[in-house]
Amino acid sequence: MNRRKLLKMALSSGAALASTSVWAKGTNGGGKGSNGADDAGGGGGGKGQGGRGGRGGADVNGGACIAGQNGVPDGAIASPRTTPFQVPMPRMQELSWAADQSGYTGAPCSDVTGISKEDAIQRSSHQYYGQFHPKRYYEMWEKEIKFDFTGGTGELPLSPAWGFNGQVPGPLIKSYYGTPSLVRIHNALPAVSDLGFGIPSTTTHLHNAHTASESDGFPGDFINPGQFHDHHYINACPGFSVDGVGDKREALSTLWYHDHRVDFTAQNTYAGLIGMHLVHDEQDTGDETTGLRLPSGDYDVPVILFDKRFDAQTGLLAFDLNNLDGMLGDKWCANGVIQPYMEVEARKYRFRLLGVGPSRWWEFHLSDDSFMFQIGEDGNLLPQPLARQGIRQGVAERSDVIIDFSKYKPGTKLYLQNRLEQHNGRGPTGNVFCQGDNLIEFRVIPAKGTDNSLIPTKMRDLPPVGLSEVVQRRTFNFGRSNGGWTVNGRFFDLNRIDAHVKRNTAELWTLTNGGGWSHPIHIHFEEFRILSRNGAAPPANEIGRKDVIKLNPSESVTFFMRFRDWSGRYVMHCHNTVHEDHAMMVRWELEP
Ligand SMILES: [Cu+2]
Repeated sequence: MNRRKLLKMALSSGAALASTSVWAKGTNGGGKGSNGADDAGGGGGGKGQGGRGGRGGADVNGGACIAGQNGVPDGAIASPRTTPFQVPMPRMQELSWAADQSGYTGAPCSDVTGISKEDAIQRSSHQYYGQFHPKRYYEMWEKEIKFDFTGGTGELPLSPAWGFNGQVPGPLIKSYYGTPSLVRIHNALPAVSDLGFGIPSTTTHLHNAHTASESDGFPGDFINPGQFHDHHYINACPGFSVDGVGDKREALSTLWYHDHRVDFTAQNTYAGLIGMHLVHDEQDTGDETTGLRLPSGDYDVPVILFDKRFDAQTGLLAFDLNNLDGMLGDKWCANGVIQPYMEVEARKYRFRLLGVGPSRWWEFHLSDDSFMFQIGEDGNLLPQPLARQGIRQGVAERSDVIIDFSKYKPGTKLYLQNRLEQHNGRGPTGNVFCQGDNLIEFRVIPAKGTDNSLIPTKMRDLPPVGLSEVVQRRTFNFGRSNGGWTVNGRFFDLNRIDAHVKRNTAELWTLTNGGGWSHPIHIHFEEFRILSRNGAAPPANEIGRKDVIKLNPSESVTFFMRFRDWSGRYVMHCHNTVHEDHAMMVRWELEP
């Protein structure tokens, strides 16, 4: 599809469009003049596909789409049959909080018993705890439950699962800049589980948060059944330690929390230890009559997507412990339920799409090829919305989109689809299906009131890249050795520091991929700005701040990072969590 046609289609949909950045300068495999940033469908007719052959690991497929769907993954046995779109998609329930701190007087971190126990105790006074004394107290319990992945159709038996407060996904947490919080997480898992996989020792990471090391869910800071850990989230912007406020351009919106237990993250998150955590500020207010006026309330819909396998005989949740390439399923779940439907009013909605793996990549499309308006990538609002037909997502990335259903007549049905072909843990093939797999069925109903929301023309400014601040360059090669996964030729070691980073400096990091595999690489604590992807400028959706980088086969990506405010241990790892557990992760230390 050529650029002019795309532009015409976008405009005819009545949308505000980003300026020229939507139409990135690059060519990603498509024919001459094809859209470099967005279009993953349509016949560019050029060479190759973006995922593998093109520049962009982002999301581009310049070639023709192919027929078919993702069926049963390589080497797997098909799950029992289920009937799609029988039950509504669950909405995450917001976690209630208390202002009264009297029940939270235990020393923070006091119960950490993992490998890094001694260090954890040394860190027992949370950094900046007094300056950012919590105003909201939350408490959650990790529990084993019997969970119904069908949402009540009875086609599968209840299956053992693990959930925060017994929910899969866990409760929704909403935070506000300027309101520090403390989240106490209890490990209430049974010492002996019915699950058949996973380990009942846990550490909870708040993905993308600018958080003190002792609250970050470092993989070695795990707790055992009966213990708890306190996570202090200051909800202040990076740079706060210098001027007391920080850089508001670096405010975050869409975060998620999940277990990060060393060696067992794939199994424990697959069991259900995942949840969403949103942050609001004066731009992203959570109220569609103020700030940027993004769809809010009932119309702001976090969606956690994952693929699952169920045992062909028993119908119980199954995990393949022997496959170290990655773990794929053949059942598509949205907010815990296999292929639900959602009634949507004929108005704008905000969807915060997150695929949590262990190993599945996605390319989201609407079944009628309508445009979605991407407002955020990972945790961050972009400078301007991007009109997109296809959005490719690696494990743990977030795609924050507005879908406008006002053009549909009530009674219309359409689908959120995944069109990316992937058969094993190596990563996507790069092929894009013409229709692919239906994840959620949208059923349009009349709007119940006035839609006060907007698709803004301008959102968050980007913080500057400060090359003059750079004091260090580092290169990390992601490779394979003896059937496991390495960084710079080595497996993860909790007790080995792979990079010493000086606080309040900036660095340039280059990640390279040595093999024929795709790795979504996540860096804790600080975000980065991509300077180059395989020597070229990044596509439009990657110009903003990010915390996960798609590292496709043989790619090389260089980015800029600032390291501020705290000191302590953090990690970088592949977020194909099977790769992470075996043992594609490095520890880096932020030092005064
Ligand atoms: Cu990987």
